[in-house]
Amino acid sequence: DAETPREEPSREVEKHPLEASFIGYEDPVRQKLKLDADDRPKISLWGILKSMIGKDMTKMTLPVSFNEPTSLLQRMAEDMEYTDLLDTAAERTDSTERMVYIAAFAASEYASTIGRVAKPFNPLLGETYEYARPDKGYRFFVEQVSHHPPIGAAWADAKKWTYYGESAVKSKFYGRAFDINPLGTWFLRLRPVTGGEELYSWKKVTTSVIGIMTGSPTVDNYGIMEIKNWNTGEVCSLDFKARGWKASSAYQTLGKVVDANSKTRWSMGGRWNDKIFARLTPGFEADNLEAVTGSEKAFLVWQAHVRPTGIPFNLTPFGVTLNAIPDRLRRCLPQTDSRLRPDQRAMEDGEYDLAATEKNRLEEKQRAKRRVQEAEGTVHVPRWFHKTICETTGEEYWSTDGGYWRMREEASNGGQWQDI
Ligand code: CLR
Repeated sequence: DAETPREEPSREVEKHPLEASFIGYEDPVRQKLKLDADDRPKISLWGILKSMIGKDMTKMTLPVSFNEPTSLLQRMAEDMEYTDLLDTAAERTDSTERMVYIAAFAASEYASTIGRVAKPFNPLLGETYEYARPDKGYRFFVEQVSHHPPIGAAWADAKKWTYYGESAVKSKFYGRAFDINPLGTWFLRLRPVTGGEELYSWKKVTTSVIGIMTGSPTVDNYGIMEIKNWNTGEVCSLDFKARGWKASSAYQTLGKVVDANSKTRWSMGGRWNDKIFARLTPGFEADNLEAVTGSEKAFLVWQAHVRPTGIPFNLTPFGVTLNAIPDRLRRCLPQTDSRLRPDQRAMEDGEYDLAATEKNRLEEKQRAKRRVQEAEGTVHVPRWFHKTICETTGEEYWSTDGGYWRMREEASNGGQWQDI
């Protein structure tokens, strides 16, 4: 309700202005990689994985040709591709309509998973990644805060919203499928035109690599996503259907927005790789996809960006921008930024052998550091994030006081990154 005390996150943008973070991002975004096509050796996934049934991702050592030239920190930044939905949500005066756009945002990130049966680089402990878009008015930042289990804490701010959460996943290879189950809660603080601030939260659905045994591995996403507006009590639930035998059932998602009195207000649905529609349905809900998308009363909420040809590793155009390192940006970055990883850079340039040796070298170095810490009895303390409890939901989350961007501003003005 309106009485909820304003918590730390909302003050962050005031504490450190967004504009100062855009230094280094003056160049237009990258549109191509050096390579036009990746000529990774085609090795059967099943051939490699069959001895690993029952294992989780952290216990699998795979040849580097199963990687893609992004880090898991950068994959988290891919959530930012469709933030215009959040900007639109903030402009809406009706809270159920805001929910429609926010739910579409939560679903939109899955579009980038199509065709990406590849392992992102595992972030090293303390690795960071920043990404800012002056043209879109946001900045994003993530730090690998834990190695066992691997956890990245992410934080994004724009004038109208703050989005944050963690990447912890539970993964398991079942033989038939390889499931990746996100554990963390994601939070959105929206500052709508009507004034005040609203808190939304949700959990991500399960990502699954299917078709491994049959030799046509494909990424699917399934499960029920429940997005809650903690100020109004409105909830949107979206059911991502597991891909069945029929091709027509692939990518389907169907759901509804329900108000605090359990009355349905909107039906929503579509395909998460393509388009999502919403239809005003006061008092009843559309129980099949055709009833939502086929109605002239439905409107298009979101549409996936086209994937041009000539981009290797099946990256999206947005994905291509992530590892770019123009000179003006390079001088602003701390040593810990993912863009400076030589193994990932080599992979991006198609130098797979170099990528493999560099990856081993970095991982060995990390193991050695861990052994020293264990011998000394010290533990790693995250540099930019600390764990707190959300007063509203009662859940734990990683909070930051904007210290990263403040120090970055000094560094971009000729100062130094300290203690990095
Ligand atoms: C999906 C969107 C979520 C964040 C997220 C976390 C883990 C990612 C997953 C996304 C996409 C699929 C993913 C997974 C880790 C490993 C898995 C990249 C980005 C790949 C497809 C596994 C490939 C495994 C083989 C090559 C063995 O918000």
